[in-house]
Amino acid sequence: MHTLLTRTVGVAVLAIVGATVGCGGERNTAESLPPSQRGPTISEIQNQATIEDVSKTVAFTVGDPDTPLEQLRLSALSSNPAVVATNSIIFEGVGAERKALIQPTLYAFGRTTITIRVSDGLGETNRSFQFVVSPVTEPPIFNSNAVWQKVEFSEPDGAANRSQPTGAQTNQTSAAAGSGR
Ligand SMILES: [Ca+2]
Repeated sequence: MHTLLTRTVGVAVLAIVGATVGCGGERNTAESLPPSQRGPTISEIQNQATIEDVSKTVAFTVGDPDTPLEQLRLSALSSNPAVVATNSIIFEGVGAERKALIQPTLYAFGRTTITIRVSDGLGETNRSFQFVVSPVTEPPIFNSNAVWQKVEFSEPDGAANRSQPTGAQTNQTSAAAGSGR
């Protein structure tokens, strides 16, 4: 009887010690995680424009009332991958000051809606803006024949309709014949 009581007490003590260790371990794990109960913020971003094949850097700020800013995660989405692919949006910067480097698709132009998301692991906030890529007009320098033909046919016709049609046409015809021979 006496021996049995001693054994029972011993087991009970061991059980209490074990429970305390387990409880303390759980508490430490919980304390290492930030509360993150309030969501992150992101500043407004104006609509952006660039020209074909020219990248654009867009600056913005992020914040969070209860999460270290280094723990915020940024991601992006482009509604029109033909103009800007989602993986062509690269983030730079640390802390509150962030930048998105946006590279349009090669030779592409048009419009897309870009959404930037900031997450603290539990909640997220996003901001959308329009991104317009204008086409580049190729300079006609390399096709010199086409440029000279366009000038000869268009300018004399316009001048002839406004004044002295016969004289203008005669001058132009003789000039063209002279240069041709
Ligand atoms: Ca938070």
